Amino acid sequence: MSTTAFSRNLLDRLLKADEVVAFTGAGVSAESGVPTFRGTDGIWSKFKPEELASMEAFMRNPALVWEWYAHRRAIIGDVRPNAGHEALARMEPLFSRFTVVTQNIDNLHRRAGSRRVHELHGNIERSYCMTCLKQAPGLDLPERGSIPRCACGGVIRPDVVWFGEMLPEEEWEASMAAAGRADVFFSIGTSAVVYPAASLPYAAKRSGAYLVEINPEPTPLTPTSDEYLQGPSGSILPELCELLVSSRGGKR
Ligand code: BJW
Ligand code: ZN
Repeated sequence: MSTTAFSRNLLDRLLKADEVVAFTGAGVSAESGVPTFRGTDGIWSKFKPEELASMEAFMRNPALVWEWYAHRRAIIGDVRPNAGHEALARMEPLFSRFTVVTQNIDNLHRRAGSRRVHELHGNIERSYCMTCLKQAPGLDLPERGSIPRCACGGVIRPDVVWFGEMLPEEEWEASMAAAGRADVFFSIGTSAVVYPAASLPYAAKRSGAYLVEINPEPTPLTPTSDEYLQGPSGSILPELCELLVSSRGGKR
């Protein structure tokens, strides 16, 4: 049973839309059991970001940072995509182009079946050598207290984007382009405070997109959003997807 009141305007915009972007953050994976970063139960309530998610932190204590990523990889390996990820995957074929732009490193959008996914902050399943820059596929996670090394002798690091680091250029360019073309742009489960990713919804709106935010809590983006759907994405997205499928009928 649907509990969210979707506006006629949102439905009309979606029915007319060619291109839709879903920009996601840690909140979409919360209902799978992956901890978010900010907020009372978030990762940053126990650890300081600069102590774990920066090159300085890694250089200071690579074994500790690897231990943290090994712990998170174990959590992510044990969870499944939730109804929110699945609804986004079901929405993809309903539009000419539907792009997921995610800040998450957990791979859950792809595991749910989304195909056009841009990962802005990397992927926890990948690692690379800091010396020769080669990817280290199938890397066994290091024993507690040790650091994985490449055949060239270099130190291997997780392929994620830490504070002070540039975002992967191709993913960023493609995401900016998609934001610029979007008819409807969703910002889902993100506190919208980490830049440059957080600039995408504003860029989309400036280019004429209808901006919709889905989050149980308001964020700095909320006043700029055309519509704020307050609640968990694992409930709102399946309801929206169902409404869309039943309204489209045999349209596409
Ligand atoms: C639900 C829910 C449910 C709960 N359903 N929703 C001052 C001003 C502006 C910028 C800066 C500044 N000082 C420094 C900067 C730059 C910095 C930055 O933005 N800092 C700000 C935090 C101040 N940015 C960078 O450094 C970036 N690089 C860069 O700028 O390069 C240029 C440069 C080069 C050289 C020198 C300086 C600059 C890189 C940022 C990389 C971010 N990396 C991390 C870690 C990734 C790897 C890992 O996971 O380990 O990315 S940090 C962390 O935050 C992670 C996330 O992707 C990112 C965003 O977090 P997200 O997803 O929004 O999660 P939360 O927890 O914040 O929010 C969850 C939301 O879900 C909440 O709103 C909940 O309400 C909601 N929720 N349950 C729906 N069921
Ligand atoms: Zn190497």
